[in-house]
Amino acid sequence: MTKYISKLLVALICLFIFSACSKEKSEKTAEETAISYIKDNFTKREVSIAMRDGVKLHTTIYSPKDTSQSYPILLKRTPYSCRPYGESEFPSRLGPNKFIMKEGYIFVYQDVRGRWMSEGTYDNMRAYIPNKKSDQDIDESSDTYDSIDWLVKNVANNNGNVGTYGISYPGFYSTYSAIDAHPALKAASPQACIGDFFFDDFHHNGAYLLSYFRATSVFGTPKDKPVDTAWYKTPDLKTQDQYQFFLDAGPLSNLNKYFQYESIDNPSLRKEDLVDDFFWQELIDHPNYDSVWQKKGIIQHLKNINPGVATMVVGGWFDAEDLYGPLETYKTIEKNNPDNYNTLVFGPWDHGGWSRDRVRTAVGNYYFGDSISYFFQQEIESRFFEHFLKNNGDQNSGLPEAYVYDTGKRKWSTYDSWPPENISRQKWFLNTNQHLSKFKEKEDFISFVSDIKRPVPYSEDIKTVFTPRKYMTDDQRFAARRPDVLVFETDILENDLTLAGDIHAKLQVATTGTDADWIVKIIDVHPSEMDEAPDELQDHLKMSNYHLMVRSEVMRGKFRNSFEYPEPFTPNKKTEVNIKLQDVYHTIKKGHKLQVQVQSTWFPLIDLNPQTFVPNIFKAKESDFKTQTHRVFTSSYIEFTVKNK
Ligand code: PG9
Repeated sequence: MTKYISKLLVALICLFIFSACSKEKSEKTAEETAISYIKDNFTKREVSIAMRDGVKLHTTIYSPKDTSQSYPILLKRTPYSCRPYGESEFPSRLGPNKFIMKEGYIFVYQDVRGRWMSEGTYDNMRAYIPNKKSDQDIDESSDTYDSIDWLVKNVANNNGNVGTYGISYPGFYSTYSAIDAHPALKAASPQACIGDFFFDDFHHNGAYLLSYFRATSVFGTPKDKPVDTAWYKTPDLKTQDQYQFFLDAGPLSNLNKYFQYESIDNPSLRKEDLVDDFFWQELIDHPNYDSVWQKKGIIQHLKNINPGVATMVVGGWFDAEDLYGPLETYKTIEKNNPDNYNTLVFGPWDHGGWSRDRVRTAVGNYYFGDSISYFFQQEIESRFFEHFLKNNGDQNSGLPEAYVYDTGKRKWSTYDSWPPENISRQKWFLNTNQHLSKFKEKEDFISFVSDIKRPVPYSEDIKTVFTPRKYMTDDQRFAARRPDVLVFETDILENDLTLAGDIHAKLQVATTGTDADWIVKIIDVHPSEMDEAPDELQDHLKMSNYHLMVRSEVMRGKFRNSFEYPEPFTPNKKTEVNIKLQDVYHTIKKGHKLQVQVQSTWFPLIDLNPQTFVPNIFKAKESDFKTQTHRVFTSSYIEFTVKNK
């Protein structure tokens, strides 16, 4: 018998190794096939385009070998590299999706100023200069204009029309392209586009996203010449338990040593307070929403967009990195340029999920369906560029104003506006006995101890991240069962409740301290009897009583009245704290419950608030950090945007 079992084991191990190798071989073959297709059908040209101030930007051009017709140019400007470099090296995909790659376009990639093979000095979210006085007044708008001008004059077989696109930082550059746009620019698709670093990515309402710690060096390590390999290193925390690492690290200033680059290898060079990373230094020097951050925000400049530039803003309802950006970009263009073609697409995706070549769409534990991304790529994104870069480009693209996915019903809707018409505002009050109801049941408060030595984890995952991604759909039961997380929940809903738009938390709070963070989470509680995971949800998880987080947001209390001029709390004084939570489109179905959680730590997604008012938390001392007792009054309520039947 033993002999038989050992033979079976050997056979199983061999089978496993064979299948792993064949899977890897098949993926490699697929990539090799894709590269061969591009090599066979495109020529590659690398040029350095001189900007008006003389700085040269590295630009890579992939042109169809078929020269029997002319093609539009699709341009992506990026801080993340145009690689592969070298005219004999080809990537495995071109353009925003694999379908449009075969539709006849010239694909152009550009290292933005100061990044990779381009010359010049990088500036995070470089501020727009409205009234440029000389060729030395440069920004990403002028760099895009100069680049497009060169391309349409020097690239063979182009049809004179240019589109820009990009996800995240490249999405920010696509937004920028529409400002003082070159006349050849006919379409821009900013996707998960950064709007403002005080509300996207590195900060949320004044709280620093400690979960972005390792991403900082990518954008702050000095570079003195064009390079085709990474010149930065992301800090090695030497553990996957980032919660414990950052808890043990203590005040943020203890992390400066990770940004003293020459000292990482030579600790003797360690200078206590100075760092080499210009972005970490910028974060330290500007803890409030001062003129430095204000100038960098792009949203304020989205007026007078040329009507000849059609815009399609794309985002994911569960994007952990950039939600403020795409929503504010779309809404601000819509408000300031009502006659422009400006549309919105928001689906059940995490950061950039819509662009993946993948059948299955899931965010973390939560599965939404198959071919949702392919539907977007083929029926929405490719149609947008085909219409505006090849056809007559009139307002009749055949696409709706808003293509939005209901993440509760798990299906698309189209509307003539976003938010949709026929909506109303509904208030739900935070009552004692954990009840969420449409009225305040009695004047009271709930108190909890906010222990900075045992902060509420933002996720149950033990994983050190580069940036936060999957927590946006995490099950929140782990938090609901902590005494420092207040839970308020409706009775089982007798009818569907469709949330369609932004959410406003109007809290009345008090603290024994002089500062505090306030976090609000909106949760869809699934029925307990879902004891099997229905096929439309994850098959390895039981969705019984799953507490799906639909939206969440933090307000650093010192910024409750002004992001530029922070204010302390008066201990034990009832104080108003209002938090805007970004838009959702989610039906909490009949039989489910709507739940709200309120807490004051969210670690290490965001850094710890000392709970003592200090001018700059990046310079707070160990002694500033104090456990405090907070109170939430039952006059607090959450105001939802609800889609009427
Ligand atoms: N907005 C994303 C990001 C910016 C900065 C640091 C880390 C991530 C992005 O561009 O992907």
